[in-house]
Amino acid sequence: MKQYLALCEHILDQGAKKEDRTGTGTLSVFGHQMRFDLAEGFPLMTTKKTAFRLIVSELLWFIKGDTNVQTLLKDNNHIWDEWAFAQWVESDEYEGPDMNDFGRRAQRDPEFAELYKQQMALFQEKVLADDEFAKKYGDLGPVYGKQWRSWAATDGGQIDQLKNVVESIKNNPDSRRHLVTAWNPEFIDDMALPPCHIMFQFYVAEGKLSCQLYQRSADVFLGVPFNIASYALLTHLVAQECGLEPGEFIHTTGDTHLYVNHLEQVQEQLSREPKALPILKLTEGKSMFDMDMEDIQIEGYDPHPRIKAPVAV
Ligand code: UFP
Repeated sequence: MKQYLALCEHILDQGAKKEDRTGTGTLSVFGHQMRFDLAEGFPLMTTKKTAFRLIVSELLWFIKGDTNVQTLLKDNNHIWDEWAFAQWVESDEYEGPDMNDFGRRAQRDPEFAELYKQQMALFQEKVLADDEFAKKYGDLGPVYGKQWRSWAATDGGQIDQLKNVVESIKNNPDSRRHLVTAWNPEFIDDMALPPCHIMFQFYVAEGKLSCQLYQRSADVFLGVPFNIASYALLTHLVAQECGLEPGEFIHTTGDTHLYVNHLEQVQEQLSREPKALPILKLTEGKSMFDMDMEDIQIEGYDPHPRIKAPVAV
């Protein structure tokens, strides 16, 4: 995790001031790589508490090919709520108070924040209670789960990239074509959020499975701790599925940024001493495609406390 702290220092020192889509402003560097040897422990942030449960629930959601937030809400996971909520409040069916630009307005205006909270709670309730409503507004479009498990082929069929890559690792480990891509140009406009983690490649050598991710855009304070843990977990899962030991997770990022309203929080994190990494425990003998939350546990996780920071939307 020293590499992560070094990346924060590097951006603080060298980052270019850059405006961004959210209007927040960032310090940014372009093109960066971190390597995590998974034999050294599971790379979950120890310098701030990171919600492993949410990472597991989201990754299982991708692996099952699911794209509807209803499943995440059942796990009490709210990381994708805003994107689904936006579809509802922009629809003709929505009759509540105006929610235009709700993310920014809720940060600026406490009265509006209260209204937003109420409408969001109502939305969550409806998605959980009403399958028809969930189908209409809970589905995020052809996001990760769809691209990984049922990429639309031009002949009308579907391509299961994840199953195919597992088979190719098992049957032809030396192949240089163990790839899964979520960036499907034809459907980018239909997705609630264009993918950030675009493409990953597996590599087998000396009985170990490594994984490299290319992430086009990386919010280093809030997003990256999640992304590292998520892909480290995926590497462990695919390794177990293929009877290999986990090797390295290599995280390559494009626009690698710190939002300017996270800089105090970053300083707080940099002042903390990293602790021993936790250990991942997976149910043995169970396929990754059948796993549930309880099959994936973390042991010995004793992080410094959580550091709150506003999400740029
Ligand atoms: N972001 C991440 N990791 C993710 C994810 C989003 O860091 O897994 F989904 C951040 C990157 C960026 C913002 O700050 O969210 C996405 O905005 P944009 O599409 O403009 O790059």
